[in-house]
Amino acid sequence: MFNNMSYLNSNQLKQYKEEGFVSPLDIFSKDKALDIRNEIEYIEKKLPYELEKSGRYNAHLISPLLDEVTHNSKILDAVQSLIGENILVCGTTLFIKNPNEKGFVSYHQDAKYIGLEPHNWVTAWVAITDSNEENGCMRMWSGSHKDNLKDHDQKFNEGNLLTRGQTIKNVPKEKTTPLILKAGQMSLHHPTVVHGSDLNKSNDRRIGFVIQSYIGTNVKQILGKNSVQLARGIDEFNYHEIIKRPQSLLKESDLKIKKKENDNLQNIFYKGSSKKGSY
Ligand SMILES: O=C(O)CCC(=O)C(=O)O
Repeated sequence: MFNNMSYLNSNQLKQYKEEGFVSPLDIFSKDKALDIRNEIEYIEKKLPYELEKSGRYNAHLISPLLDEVTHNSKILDAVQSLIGENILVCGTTLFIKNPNEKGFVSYHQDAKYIGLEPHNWVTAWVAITDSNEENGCMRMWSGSHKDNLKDHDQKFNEGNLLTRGQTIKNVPKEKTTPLILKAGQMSLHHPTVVHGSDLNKSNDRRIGFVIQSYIGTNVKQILGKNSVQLARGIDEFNYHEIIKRPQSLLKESDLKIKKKENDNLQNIFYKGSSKKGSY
């Protein structure tokens, strides 16, 4: 059903270059996506606060199935086409929108806040459930990655899933492209493309597992400290500490590693901000 070779073809490379994203890309089956959803929901049941607020970062450090996605060779082939053969995983985020909740993501550019320089990195948004216009899929402002970084307001408005409610004003929503994905597909987006997402108006959850981001080994974290995992190739720069992969689900020592890593992240995300939010 799926190809073995997953390097991006010339049309896909052209789409990324011109539009700042490439989508959809087939990664794993619907059944696999359901297994992953079940593992996420098992964690939520067993440890109700573990994936909430800043806990939604780096769940791949405590969940073998999310770890497997993070190191999936199809994803890495596509990522290699964009950033080269030496690839680090810098972190992951679960973007979950429950039905009847106010979750949305204001229009922003990742590069404005993530602190990763140079921009030899790419973000993979992996659909664990279907993601569509009804349940609030991501929307991309095509071509916006070609401009400079834009001014962002900080709006701590209710329901905004971003750390500080980073918001670019006057985004022409009618010109944005919805990234419609089936469970098991993914999109890749550029560090400077403007994107956001609307409310979930469906009766089911929308779950995106986001590798945020895959970085080239030449990329530094300029706002703080980020541990990484080697996903492919060799790290000839050694700018970051290496973090280990989980061997089993919810191991006590892995939970501690995740907590420590997420505390570091809070410092990066709140640099220059007086207020702590939910991101
Ligand atoms: O999941 C969403 O709706 C937004 C995710 C996002 O902003 C990102 O992956 O950079």
